[in-house]
Amino acid sequence: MTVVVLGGGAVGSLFAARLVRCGRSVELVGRADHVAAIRANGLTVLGPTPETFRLRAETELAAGTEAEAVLLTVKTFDLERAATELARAIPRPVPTLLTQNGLGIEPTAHAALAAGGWTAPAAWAVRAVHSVPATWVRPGVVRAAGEGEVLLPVPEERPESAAVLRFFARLLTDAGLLVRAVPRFEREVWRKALVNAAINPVTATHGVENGRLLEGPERAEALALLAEARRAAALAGHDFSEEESVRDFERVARATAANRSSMLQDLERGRPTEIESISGEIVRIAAARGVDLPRTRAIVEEVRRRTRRTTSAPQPS
Ligand code: KPL
Repeated sequence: MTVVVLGGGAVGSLFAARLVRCGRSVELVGRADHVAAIRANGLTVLGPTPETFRLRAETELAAGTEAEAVLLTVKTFDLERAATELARAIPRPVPTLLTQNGLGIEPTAHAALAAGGWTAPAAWAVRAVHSVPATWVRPGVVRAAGEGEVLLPVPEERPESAAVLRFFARLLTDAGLLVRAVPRFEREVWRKALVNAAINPVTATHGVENGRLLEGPERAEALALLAEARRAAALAGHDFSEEESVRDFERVARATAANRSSMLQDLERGRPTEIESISGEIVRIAAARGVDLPRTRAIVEEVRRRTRRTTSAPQPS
């Protein structure tokens, strides 16, 4: 049976290609220009050895689609709509993996899946935290921009979704991805949110690659955002020492040095960004506990301003 990848951006396309390479039947659901290019020329993944894959590509998930599993790889701002569409098209729940950045992903997806008709969505839709760097090149073409890993909760800590977690660990490992089951998964969600809060808005507003934050002039700004995000994490019950958070930030910036962050890519393509689910959530979580995070608040405003500017500009078709 088929694995549906719902969300044909850079990450979804790369995951789809990896699954095809290991012999899986895959259906990728994405934007019309990407789908047309894949139908005409296949899906090309650039990297040390460029490869082109043939797979089914659709602009919509057809009602009654028979799927073994779903990778829900849309961006956070599309999550609610896509999860509702998924539940309507595939009414009997199937193992579903959520790959979004940011905070509050699982509750949003579970509520939307329930609204679409799924029962017990928390048992079927599980979150991964990944650091697989992928870059959008053009319709039909993405770039694998380095190595990364996919973290999943330890099945024993999530008894209701243990079978689904084991299924995805197997599926993604077979696809050649580095998969690791981690205890205290919520803490890993925060760890990634801290890294994203430091890297994404700074690279997006300065138009620089992730590696620039290791020693470029933008580093101080990223570290200030990291410190504020750490404060929000502590308020939410997840303590990270300064040393640990800076180490995480540097590790990711180094491993993805040549990558343009997803937020930068979104701004460049005139698309909405994930600022709300990353820095926006961090500001809201702190504010709900009476703490103001001025640097983060300011950069959220700045990214919103730039998004309004670019998304109101004429879009390439
Ligand atoms: O998650 C990422 C993103 O761009 O959204 C990182 C890890 C920062 C890689 O660019």
